Amino acid sequence: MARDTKYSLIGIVFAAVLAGGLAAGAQTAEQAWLGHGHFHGLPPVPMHVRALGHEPLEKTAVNELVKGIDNLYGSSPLIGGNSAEAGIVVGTADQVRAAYPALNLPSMLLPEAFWIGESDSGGKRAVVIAGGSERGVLYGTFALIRELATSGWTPGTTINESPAMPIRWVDEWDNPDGSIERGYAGRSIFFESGNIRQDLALVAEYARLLASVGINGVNVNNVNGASPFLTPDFIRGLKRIADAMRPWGVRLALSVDIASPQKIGGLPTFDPLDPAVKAWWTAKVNEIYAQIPDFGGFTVKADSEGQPGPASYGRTPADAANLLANALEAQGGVVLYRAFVYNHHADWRDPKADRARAAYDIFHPLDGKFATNVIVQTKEGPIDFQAREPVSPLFAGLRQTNQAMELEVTQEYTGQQRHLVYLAPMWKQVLDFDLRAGEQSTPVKEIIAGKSFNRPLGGMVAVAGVGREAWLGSPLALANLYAFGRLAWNPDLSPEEIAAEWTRQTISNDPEVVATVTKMLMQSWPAYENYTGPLGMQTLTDITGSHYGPNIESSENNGWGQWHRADHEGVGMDRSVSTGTGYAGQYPPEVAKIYESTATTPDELLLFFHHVPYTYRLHSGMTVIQHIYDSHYDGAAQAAEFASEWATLKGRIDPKLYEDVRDRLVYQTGHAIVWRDAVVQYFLKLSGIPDEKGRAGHYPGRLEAEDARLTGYKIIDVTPWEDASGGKAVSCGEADCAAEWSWSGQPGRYNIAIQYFDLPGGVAHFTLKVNGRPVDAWAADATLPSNHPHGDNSTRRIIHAVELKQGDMLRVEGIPDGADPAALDYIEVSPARAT
Ligand code: GCW
Repeated sequence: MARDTKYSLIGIVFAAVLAGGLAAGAQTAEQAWLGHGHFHGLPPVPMHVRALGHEPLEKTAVNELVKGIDNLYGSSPLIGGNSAEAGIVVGTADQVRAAYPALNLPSMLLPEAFWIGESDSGGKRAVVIAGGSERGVLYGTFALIRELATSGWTPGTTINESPAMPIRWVDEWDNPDGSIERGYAGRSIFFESGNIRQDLALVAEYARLLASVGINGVNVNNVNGASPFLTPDFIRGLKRIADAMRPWGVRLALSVDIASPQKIGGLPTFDPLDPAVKAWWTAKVNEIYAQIPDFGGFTVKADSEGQPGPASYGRTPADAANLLANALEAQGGVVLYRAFVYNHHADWRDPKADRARAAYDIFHPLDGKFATNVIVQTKEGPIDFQAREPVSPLFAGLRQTNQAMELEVTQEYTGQQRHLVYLAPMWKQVLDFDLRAGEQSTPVKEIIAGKSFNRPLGGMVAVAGVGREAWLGSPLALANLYAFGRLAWNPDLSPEEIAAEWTRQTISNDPEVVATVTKMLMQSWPAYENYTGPLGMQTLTDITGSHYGPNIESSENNGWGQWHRADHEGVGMDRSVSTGTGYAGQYPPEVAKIYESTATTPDELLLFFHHVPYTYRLHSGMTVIQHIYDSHYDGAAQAAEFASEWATLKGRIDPKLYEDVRDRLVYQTGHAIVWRDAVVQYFLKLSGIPDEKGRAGHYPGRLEAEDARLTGYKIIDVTPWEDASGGKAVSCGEADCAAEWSWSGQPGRYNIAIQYFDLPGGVAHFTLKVNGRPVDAWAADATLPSNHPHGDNSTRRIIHAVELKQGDMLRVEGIPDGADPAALDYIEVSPARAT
């Protein structure tokens, strides 16, 4: 990839401010980042588009250019024209060479590559987009639109790009009934009630969005329960999805169940070495290609979390992968075989058992045994998309095998789109991590690009989880989808750059807005890590339930293997070679050496690799326990900052967007406190070591519901106990209930926080009264997980600047509804900051 400014021809340097906004109404690609608002400025070149070719992807490119220019400048360009009028020329490199022989194009452009530069043929200036193929033309067109929307076109610029890796796919975990596993944005855009949806307009919009950042494949269905997708009826329906995406060059791929020959094919076996099974897959693949000639291939989850696999027949993942690969090869399809294979019934009493080891233990011995069109797809870390994990050692363990890295755009373990967590900084750390395979520089980004070990295929795959609610449910979460595409195209981009680009295109080009949103995005992952599970403890969330709120012991004493092994003395999992599970030894020697010892393991991963006492001193000089306290207080304070930072954008951005995100950030501020208090009170109790700053276990102004005068409310134990203040709450089994406290502080203005549980299955109502006078009333109408009071649904309502004097009566009234018992944890009264 090269970008240089060689010569200056075209007049106007473009720098403009746009007061943009998200498109209202229907769900479109414009809503995510292709809207661009209006620059209201002068276009940099005459708005005549000269199309040199008429292949489908070239036509799409021209349409996108027209839409993009219209969005940017408020008027459509003229199409057609000749070299004398052209402002923007669009064509393949061959077409451009023929039409502009004097132009100095690169001698070779790969099919997905493009060149954008300038021509002054016959004294007429033009910006020229030349693609290595029609696909390159499309990517080049989107790149020019992005350039115009973010910085404007600088005369003299040439852009010459080609993607770093060939596989740039998203995986959707959509089920035939329209539900989405780990999706947080409503129902499927593809399926409903066991069928393909009639209206596939959203699918086309999605393909536009994906192509605009260079994503070239969508695996449309869940890796779990995939067999229904291979029935003849379904395949005919899938053709319609492939047709809807094809104009943007996005290929359809499918997750398959390796037991399909038995489950839907009527064979007595699915043994990968059985000739009848082979014949079945070949016929099935041919049936698919008859409908979908550019079909991308299969993704496979096998022998994992209850999915059937080759192990049932004593066969290996290579046997299963090659079975499918051989069937696909003649048609140009590939197999993405997931390395997410592990035993979820592991023995937690065995100090040597370690789920982190599984992928390497199973796949490393198979290196070199996979067919050339197989790509082993490995999650970025060895466990499962936690807030922080080390890089999977398998990337260095497969040198004769194509590899792809899998990551999650859908925020399964990182706040489920209710929390602002921009993941690009985390992915970037993984991409840049140098595994030092063979004592050479082998950063993950070069391994998966096929460069380090000279592999023909490789790439990046994101589990996206888009749905019918504004793609990802939450506006700022779309920065993650955007960043994924940009990094898969060019892993050398910086997360800040990407955040700023996305903000400029989506929210506003106002420099202060760009700076504020970029800063918020960049702070969000560290903040989340701080208030959930720092030091490599993993997320500390409810791993046997929602994967959302805190539940620290849910990781322990079960076979799932996400253990952090906290006890009274210390915390962390010993994965060293000398005294632990040996996992650290799966890395190449230089890296293994770093992780082997507590002295060299970086603080942020200490507890992933070592079990240490709470009094152990980190490199930072702080003890582990004090770090746990401090990071949680810091993280919650950082989360509160987001709401204040966002408040500075009022009046500068689209008001609807402003309010939507503001409400989300207020919620996040409250939920970060739930997290903080749960983890802090848990470790305070377990370790018995006080917080040297005196915060843990002391909550000034907090009045517990269980200590109130209760009418109707009954005291309950909350499970897990750390999810409620003091482990207890009150729940209403009557038509209405009340909790009352008399207040004994100094007179003044106070903020009153009410911590309540907003359960699904009903909309409870609450009222706060002071001396019988209603101060605030609200409905508990959010959609949150868990059907009992839990950290998943513990929610904070803040009423600002209430006048109080000694002896005032504070009363919360709760009216349950359906399955929501208006449960209450506490209220907290704190001085209102003078504003
Ligand atoms: O993270 C876990 C998820 C499962 C998922 C699995 C996987 C599709 O909790 O929902 O199943 O990973 O990646 O296969």
